Amino acid sequence: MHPGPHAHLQTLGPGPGPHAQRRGAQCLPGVPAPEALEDVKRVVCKNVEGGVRDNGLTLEGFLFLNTLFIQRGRHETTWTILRRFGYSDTLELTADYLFPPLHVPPGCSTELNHRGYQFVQRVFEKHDQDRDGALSPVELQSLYSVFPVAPWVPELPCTVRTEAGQLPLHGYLCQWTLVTYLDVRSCLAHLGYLGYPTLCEQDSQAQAITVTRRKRLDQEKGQTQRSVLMCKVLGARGVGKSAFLRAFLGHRLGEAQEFPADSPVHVIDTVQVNGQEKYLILCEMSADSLLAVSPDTTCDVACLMFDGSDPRSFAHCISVYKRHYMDGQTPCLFVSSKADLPEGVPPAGLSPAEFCRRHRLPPPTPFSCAGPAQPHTDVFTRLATMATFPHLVHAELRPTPVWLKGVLVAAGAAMAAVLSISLYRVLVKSR
Ligand SMILES: Nc1nc2c(ncn2[C@@H]2O[C@H](COP(=O)(O)OP(=O)(O)OP(=O)(O)O)[C@@H](O)[C@H]2O)c(=O)[nH]1
Ligand SMILES: [Mg+2]
Repeated sequence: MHPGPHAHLQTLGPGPGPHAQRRGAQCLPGVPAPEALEDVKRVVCKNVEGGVRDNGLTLEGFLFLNTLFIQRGRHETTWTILRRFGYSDTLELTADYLFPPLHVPPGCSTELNHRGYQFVQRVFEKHDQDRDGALSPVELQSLYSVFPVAPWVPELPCTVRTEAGQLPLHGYLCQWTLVTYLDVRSCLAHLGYLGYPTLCEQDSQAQAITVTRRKRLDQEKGQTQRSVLMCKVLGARGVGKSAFLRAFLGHRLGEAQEFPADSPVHVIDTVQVNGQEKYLILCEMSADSLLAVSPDTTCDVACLMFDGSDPRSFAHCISVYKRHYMDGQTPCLFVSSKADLPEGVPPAGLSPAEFCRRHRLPPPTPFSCAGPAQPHTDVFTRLATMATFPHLVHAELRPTPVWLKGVLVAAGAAMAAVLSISLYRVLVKSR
């Protein structure tokens, strides 16, 4: 907690007594008179070296001031300050302070707004002591020091891009975005521990959050204003879902550390969609989690993955598609994983490509995260684009086949020829 230097200094009276008490009580929580503030600073300046800097109280000055209050029997002033910053009688931050009301109707999501991002970036810069644009484990520890429990441990290296054990600003902002989306209560509490309302002079942390409009409205309009998009990755056991998530963070096969066993697992990064930066969350849904009575398969885009070297795994995709996405509300992309391996022989019945064609879905996209190079990122851009413009999935996103383009060009040329002959005949007749 970083108490504001000028909070409630007007209560510094000449000493204990009914008069002084009443004056303090009347003034709180108003703004102190400028002369009173100057008096306070003078007292602090005289008694503590470095107690005032840049015309404001330093931590030493603030602590001295409170010691002075207590020594003079003005305990209530220190308590008032503590309460103003959200502390209870047990010196815990109160639930009222940590969890301000924030209404999130069903079908809406939560994002940090520009105030929120500005604030968390300031916090980053404060703790990035060596100014190298990344938080080292020690710097991260210093950031965590204001929380009762370190908030993002141990999943951090698995959820965002890190660099040689350090957390760059990009990954840090991604992590805030992820927490805000998945668990806005925790986000509010974290902002509270960091002193958001005081430092940003806002009523509460809720002002750092945007609640997006209902998803149904987005679907009606065929476009979303959301900057954070959720993609669920579904598929049979072992098809390569976790490897796909790690590839999104730039890890090749076998390169990154294992994900924690308990699912669902999320990763987040940014993707450019039509020149606009979007946050894309990938959530791995294990085959087992889909056996639940009503698994939460809601998302902005579904990535249905099967193993291209073992097409039997496609049957699982078909059943997931038919059970959860057949209504056409959610854009779906089928991904044929392990494209580096020889293609398997499909069992009798519809091939994946044929199935997609019949259901007016984009053809399966091959993907591999094996090999020396970094995995291709096109598939992630594609997923984010489909999530942003769901209504385009059946139209523009389906490329016109080359043969059809040829037919169209030929038809156009034939039509032009017929028209010019007719025009020529009319002209000849009229002569
Ligand atoms: N050759 C090759 N192997 C892959 C690829 N992707 C994943 N694998 C391998 O496939 C196996 C399963 O990969 P995972 O990513 O754990 O699959 P999963 O779908 O998350 O598995 P579950 O979580 O158990 O359902 C591992 O041995 C991976 O090394 C790929 O692109 N190419
Ligand atoms: Mg997995």
